[in-house]
Amino acid sequence: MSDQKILYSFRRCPYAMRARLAVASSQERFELREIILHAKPAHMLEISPKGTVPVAQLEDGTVIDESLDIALWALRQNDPEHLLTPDRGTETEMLSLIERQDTSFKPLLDRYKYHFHSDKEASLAARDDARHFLADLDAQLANGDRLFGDRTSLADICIWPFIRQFAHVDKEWFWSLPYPHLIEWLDVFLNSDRFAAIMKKYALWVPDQQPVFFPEAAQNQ
Ligand SMILES: N[C@@H](CCC(=O)N[C@@H](CS)C(=O)NCC(=O)O)C(=O)O
Repeated sequence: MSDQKILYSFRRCPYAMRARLAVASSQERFELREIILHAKPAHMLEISPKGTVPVAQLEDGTVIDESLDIALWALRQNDPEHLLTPDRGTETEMLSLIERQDTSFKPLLDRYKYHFHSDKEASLAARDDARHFLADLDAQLANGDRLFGDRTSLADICIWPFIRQFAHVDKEWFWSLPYPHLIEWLDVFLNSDRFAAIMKKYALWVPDQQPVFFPEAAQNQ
């Protein structure tokens, strides 16, 4: 139990970015605890023994340790940008695209990224397979500025961090792909205040320190 909601996060983790993007949009205020993966705090492992970030703990002690569940929880409290109700399509359609990213694209991204310098063949084979998802996103983005219409939605904030990570493995290759809509969509994100606001650097959390709040200018406590 705590008088404050807690969010364990790791700045560069795309899942944690997803959670921070949703929390920032919802303006639900959390105590942010920045961690590194090779030194996970005992309290985080106590409340979520599987040891992945992000992990949220609510005031009543409820633990939410899946990034999408944290995003949905925050936006169901407060959704001022209407991320759950896109211009086009439904929440179910957004969740199905996010599931495709999490279950099909993410493993290919991992293989591409982790083998890039050690096993080029495996890396490039994964990159090739991943192109189907990129091509489908590009086609979807030909219909609007964002994945589900012209307004940012849950799908954009949940998928952007992973496409960013994919793009960064070999930037020259990515930015020369014949997917203009996808590239524009990623560029918009990377240059957005939304992205800047979740990428601020925080010192690593240590027990008993003064709490750091996120988002900093949150209205709801
Ligand atoms: N399905 C989880 C996946 C989270 C995840 O895998 N996070 C990575 C960091 S990006 C992690 O914590 N890995 C544990 C480790 O490397 O020790 C979610 O959506 O929250």
